[in-house]
Amino acid sequence: MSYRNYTTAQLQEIDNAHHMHPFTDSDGLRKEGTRVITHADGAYIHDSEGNAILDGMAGLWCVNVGYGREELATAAYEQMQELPYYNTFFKTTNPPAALLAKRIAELAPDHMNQVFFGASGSESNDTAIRTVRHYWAVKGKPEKHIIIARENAYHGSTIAATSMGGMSAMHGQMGPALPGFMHVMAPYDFEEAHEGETRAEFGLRAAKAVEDAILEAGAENVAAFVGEPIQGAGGVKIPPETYWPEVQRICHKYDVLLMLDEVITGFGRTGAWFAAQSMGIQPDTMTLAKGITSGYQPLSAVVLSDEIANTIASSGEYFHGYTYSGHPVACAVALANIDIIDREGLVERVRGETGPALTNALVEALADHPLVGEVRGFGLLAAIEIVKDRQTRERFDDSAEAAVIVRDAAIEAGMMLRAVGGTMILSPPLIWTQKEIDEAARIARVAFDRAGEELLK
Ligand code: PXG
Repeated sequence: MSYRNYTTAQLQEIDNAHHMHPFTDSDGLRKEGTRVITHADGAYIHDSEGNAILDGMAGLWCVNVGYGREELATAAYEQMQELPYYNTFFKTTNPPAALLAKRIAELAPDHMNQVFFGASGSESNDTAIRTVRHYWAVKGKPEKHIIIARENAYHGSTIAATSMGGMSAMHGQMGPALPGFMHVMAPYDFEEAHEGETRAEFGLRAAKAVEDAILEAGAENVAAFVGEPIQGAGGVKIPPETYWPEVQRICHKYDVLLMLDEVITGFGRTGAWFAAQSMGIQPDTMTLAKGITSGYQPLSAVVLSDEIANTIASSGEYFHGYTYSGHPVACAVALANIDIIDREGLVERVRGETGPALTNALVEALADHPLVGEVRGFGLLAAIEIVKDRQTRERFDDSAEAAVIVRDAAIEAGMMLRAVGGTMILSPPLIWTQKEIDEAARIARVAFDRAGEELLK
């Protein structure tokens, strides 16, 4: 293609002049110059300077089956030739959309059998918000509209998803938040547990915050509680085992729906098709995106309980939908992607092999490092806490800057990972084997050693 004729400098200049990037300090980026990613294969991305970089983030938590899957390209190509687009509004469907909805229903918990499609995780969360509120209205309880979410939650960047999310920096940049959302503490024991409190006790205390919020709002006003099974962009916060069952019990007690945002945790990342299954909980809605197509096409879904789907079905037209709801190409790619995950046993591998192996390798490489306060993992999600003092867990004054130093050192040493506040994150493709895991642990150690030279001098 003709863009191959451009030099890196030319592309950077054009990008600087015209391309506004998401979640980016644009002036800073322009000074630094953006990295041009040109191609990728398997577990590696390649930039225009000829560097091969091990992708510890699966793109943005999404390329579950790794890069360069011809099968997915073929699925898209064939579907584009056969039917590139048609809507699903006017009493029409298309084969990939119908078959994908069935496939997802089969993989989801038994009581969830209806799927509503969108094009992004943010959209799917907007759909979930509207849908639970509409559900309660149809049930004759329109006052049940408040959704309780958590601090530091990331549910997307639309106004509704930002209002539901718990990122204070984002709240500062949207004018007034939408009404009807409350935020409670996240189950983040590394920073929030009291002295002497066990993890199990902390999990119950964090769940109690949900109950307190329900009582504060009045259960008759609360539609749902929403959470990522493991907070992703908030810093791979893995709740204690006591947390989710207790949250579920509280939701039942007060007739409050449980909405899970499985945009990151879906499609094998936690060692089950969905984290609801890993954690033994029964949600009423599940939002999915990212791994649904391994990022090869934009697609998202909301999976609904039979109770919600049937209630809404019984109430006439639901005025909600997107041009790309049930997009045939995206759905065809998703079906082929799910086939790969299934055929290659990636879910089982994450659960029994690669998940535990990644955590073990990082613990072995880093647990004794002077900058490391904790290494934790669940499935193929891992986090490393950066501290100034291992004993007291004191953070650096600018802990986010410390994490950026580690991240840049890792990229320099050949691995892409993510810095969130004072935490380093890994969320690799599910195709990683012991070889990539060992390589990741080795590079992480190099990066922490280099950062240590700068931060601990
Ligand atoms: N829910 C969760 C749990 C997510 O992680 C979304 C919803 C929104 O999805 P869309 O497709 O609208 O982006 C996400 C997205 C980061 C980062 O910095 C994470 C996401 C997006 C952008 C950046 O880790 N997650």
